[in-house]
Amino acid sequence: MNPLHRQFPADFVWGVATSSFQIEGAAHEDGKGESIWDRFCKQPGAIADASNGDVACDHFHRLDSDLDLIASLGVNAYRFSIAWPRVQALGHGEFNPRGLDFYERLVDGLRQRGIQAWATLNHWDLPQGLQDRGGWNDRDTVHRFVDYARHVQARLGDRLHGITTHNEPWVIATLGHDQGNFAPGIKSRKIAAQVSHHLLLSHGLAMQSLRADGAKSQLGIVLNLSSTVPATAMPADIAAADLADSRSRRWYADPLFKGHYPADVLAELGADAPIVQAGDMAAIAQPMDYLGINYYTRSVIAASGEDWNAKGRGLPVSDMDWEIYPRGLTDLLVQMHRDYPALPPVYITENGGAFKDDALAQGRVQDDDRIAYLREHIAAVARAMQQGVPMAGYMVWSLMDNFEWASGYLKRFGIVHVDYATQARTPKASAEWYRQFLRDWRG
Ligand code: PNW
Repeated sequence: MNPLHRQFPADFVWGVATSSFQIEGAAHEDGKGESIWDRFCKQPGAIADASNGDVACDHFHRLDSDLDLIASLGVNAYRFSIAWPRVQALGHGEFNPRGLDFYERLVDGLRQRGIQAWATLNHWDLPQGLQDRGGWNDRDTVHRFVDYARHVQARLGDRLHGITTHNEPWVIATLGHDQGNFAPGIKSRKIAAQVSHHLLLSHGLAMQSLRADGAKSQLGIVLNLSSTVPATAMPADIAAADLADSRSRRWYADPLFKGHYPADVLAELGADAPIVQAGDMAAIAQPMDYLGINYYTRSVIAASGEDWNAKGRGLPVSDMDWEIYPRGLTDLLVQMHRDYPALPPVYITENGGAFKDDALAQGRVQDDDRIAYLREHIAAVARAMQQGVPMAGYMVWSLMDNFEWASGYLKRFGIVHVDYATQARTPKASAEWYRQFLRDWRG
């Protein structure tokens, strides 16, 4: 059998990914404004270990050594995000001239090391100043986002290989505005639906404006998707799984690739369906240069609404209790290609896991679970490619242990261990594995 590394072409993009709020720290430096996650962390009970992002991995102050760390892995791409409140403290009004200095140093440092820069404009840390005006529920935020996107491109666009408008709009809308366990902690199905529309609209309008301004980068969006299957072959479970798939996957992918929302979810929402103005759907359906997909697990749906938890069934799970199911990644990619035949090049922009074996012992982290996870999911990408899916890249979540949102620092996704007391970085066995895999691939 062809070894795994041989199954990927020479121009394949291999990376590691992070996001601003999860690693940077320096929450109040150089004129940075408050983000909705800074605010949310102060809400009692919101974060499992009552922590926040004030220091995180202190990446803001350790940029040069972290760039060397990224380069040492042998990746050819790095996916990061830009904190909007650094660039524009309130999200409206004055731009902060110092705000983009940090990202300019980051982008130039990547360039010097021969690593593609993939910047996400919104990885959830919306300026609190915009939340105070209604946040993503307010249509004006759409236009504020377009201005911010244009400002970033004007300064850095010539050096960004890729620009991603939003990371995981489903998480922002559903976890942030319906379930309320993520910032800004709102619990309203109606608001969540409007937020999802404004996120998609701002994506489309930003792509239009960036192109009109002469974009030199690949432009796209990142969706979190899973392969959704019924718990049994009972018709009720099959119908429930179909609706769940429509809510989480087709609600986003249909507008982007077909220009309309799925009818079943619109019917379910009834009066809670979003207000859509003339021209919105055409703006959302702008052709994209690529689609980013974050994949962690599959989702098994029962009509009873019962939480079909993999753990009680003896199936393998990560430290997040998410089932480890590499086949689901192949299934999902093949399904996306079938549902949307004109799919642009696809990048897995996040894939990885938190694991129990992440403790540092005698200066080492022997994270065999993570090595198996990464190897099997990379193999799943290769199988999708063999079935004709236009795969272009794969990025590990994450470069290093970091602030895992509502789980605080209790869950570790890094291939590099972070000792938060000293900020020491120690590459785990998985980092060594990835480095060797990439060395073999380069040949
Ligand atoms: C993604 N869910 O978040 C994010 O893009 C990362 O910032 C995050 O660290 C990573 O996955 C690991 O969690 C998600 O509950 C968070 O379905 C939650 C869900 C999905 C994605």
